[in-house]
Parts: sequence; C-alpha cells; structure tokens
Amino acid sequence: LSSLLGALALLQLSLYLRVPSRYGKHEERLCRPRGRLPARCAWFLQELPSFLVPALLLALRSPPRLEPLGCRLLCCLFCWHYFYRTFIYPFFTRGRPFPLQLLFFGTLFCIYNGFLQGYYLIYCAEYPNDWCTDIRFTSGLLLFLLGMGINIHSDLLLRQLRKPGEVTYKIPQGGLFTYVSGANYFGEIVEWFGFAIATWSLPAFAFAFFTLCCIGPRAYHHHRYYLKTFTDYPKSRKALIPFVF
Ligand code: NDX
Repeated sequence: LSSLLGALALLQLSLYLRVPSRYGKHEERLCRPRGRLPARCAWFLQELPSFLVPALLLALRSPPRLEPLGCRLLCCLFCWHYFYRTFIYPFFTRGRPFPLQLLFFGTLFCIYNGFLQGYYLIYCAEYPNDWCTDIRFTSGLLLFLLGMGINIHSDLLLRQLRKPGEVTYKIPQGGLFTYVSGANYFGEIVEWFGFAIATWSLPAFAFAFFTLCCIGPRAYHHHRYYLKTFTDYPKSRKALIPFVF
C-alpha cells in the first residue's frame, strides 16, 4: 500500500506539475455552479474518512492495545490533525464551491491513506517501550507540532482575507506569508515529514512524499498566479521554501 501511495505521488506530480489541480483559484470556469458542492460540505465529507477510519480502527481493536504508548500516541497525532481538518477547518472556510469529481477522488484518497496509516500504527508497528524518549520521536514530534502551528495559523490568515460571502483573491500578509506564497502548504509538508520521522515508518514517509508532490506544485502555481495577478506582489517572496524556492 505504501508503494502504491509512492506511485500515486509520482502520478500526481506528473499530472499537476505543469497544470494545477482545478479547484479554488485555478478553476477554469469560476462561476459555473453545476457539478460542485459548497466548500464547507465538500471539505467535511472529503476529510472525514482520514479521521474516522484510523479512529475506528483504534477504538475497535480487540483486545484493546494499551502498549506501547508510542503507537497510540502516534495514531492520535494523525487523528488530531484530521479532527482539525474535518470538524474545524470546513466550518470556517470561505472558499469557493468544490468540484464533485475532485471531491470523489479526494474522498477515495482519504479512505485509502486513513486506512494505511491507522492500520500500520495499530496492527503492524512495533516500537520499543522507550520510543517516546528516542531522538527520532522527539524531533519528529517537534517538527509535527511546528508544522501544524504554521498550517493552522496560515489557514486563519487566508480566511481573514475575505468577509463572509466574498470570493475575491487578495495578497496574503503576515506570518510565514511574508516569506512564501504557500505558507499553509509549507506548514503541512513540515508537519507530515515530522510525523514520518516520529513514526519512522514507510507508510508515513510515503504520505509525506505524496503531500510534497501534491501541494508543492500547487504552491508554485499559486505563486505564479499572484505574480501574474498583482503588480505590487512582493518580489522577495518565494513559492514554498523561505529564501530558497
Ligand atoms: N485535499 C490533500 N490525484 C485534496 C483535495 C484534492 O487535503 O486524483 C490532497 C487534501 C485531491 C487531493 C487531496 C489528493 C489528490 C487528488 C486531489 C484531486 C485530484 C487528485 C485526489 C485529497 C487525484 C491522483 C489521481 C494522482 C491520485 O476560493 P478558494 O477555495 O480558492 O479560497 C481559498 C482561500 N484563499 C484565499 N482567499 C483570499 N485571497 C487569497 N489570495 C486566497 N488564497 C486562498 O484560502 C480557500 O478557502 C483557502 C485555502 O486555499 P488554498 O488554495 O491555499 O489551499 P487548499 O488547496 O484549498 O488546501 C486547504 C488546506 C491547506 O491547509 C492544505 O495544506 C491542506 O488543506 N491540504 C490540501 C490538499 C492536500 C493536502 C493538504 C495533503 O496532501 N496533505
């Protein structure tokens, strides 16, 4: 399953490196209302399996597995992110309606990845009892928390660019947007590489790689969009990685 995720990452990269995936600011016909769902509904439905599948696997495992602490904690970190993405993010988003076709594939992807990460951590992973003090766990956890902080803060800054009902695009300001156009994406990538280091597992590295291939190019397309649309767009701002790219 991890290898397939890696292959999907490469497919994603080859499909969306030149042309962006068609939702949000990269949709071709922005006003066409057919074939799409309000953003709140779409993000909730799409992300729900990423929370539900591992949470159910964790809850239903019989007999309940209490040890080692590392497995449980790591699975909870994954669910924690998707609790935010499913139950908090969608209810505040002011995004445009989301295409049904992408929603369908996005949901399939979230079922697949939720199962892979949850099943691996609950049924396959084996960690020593002192994994919580291992440098891989502690440094990965720190990166995960840092990335999550950046991601949530950047999501908030983007949301504040619009009043309710507004659909226009403005230049994002503040936080890590001072340095990069894709601050929310940068946070998410750091977060999942942190998770991969903390779990030290193939499924988590495959997912971090997928995230990089999925939203890395999207950050680049956002950056080009801003440069084309706003003549006063800050020239020193990079696409994804501060001061580098
Ligand atoms: N959902 C991850 N590929 C994806 C949906 C699409 O969570 O079949 C990947 C995810 C899926 C994709 C998912 C997987 C691959 C799929 C793809 C569809 C096809 C593809 C399934 C599951 C596929 C193969 C076959 C190869 C497998 O109007 P608006 O909506 O643009 O408004 C936006 C607003 N905003 C602004 N407002 C004012 N002024 C501005 N300048 C603005 N700029 C933006 O802010 C939105 O309301 C909001 C955020 O917009 P944007 O575009 O910055 O972020 P967005 O892409 O919508 O992501 C939102 C958050 C973000 O924090 C990001 O990190 C996270 O979700 N995310 C997103 C995508 C994937 C992902 C995380 C991950 O891989 N971990």
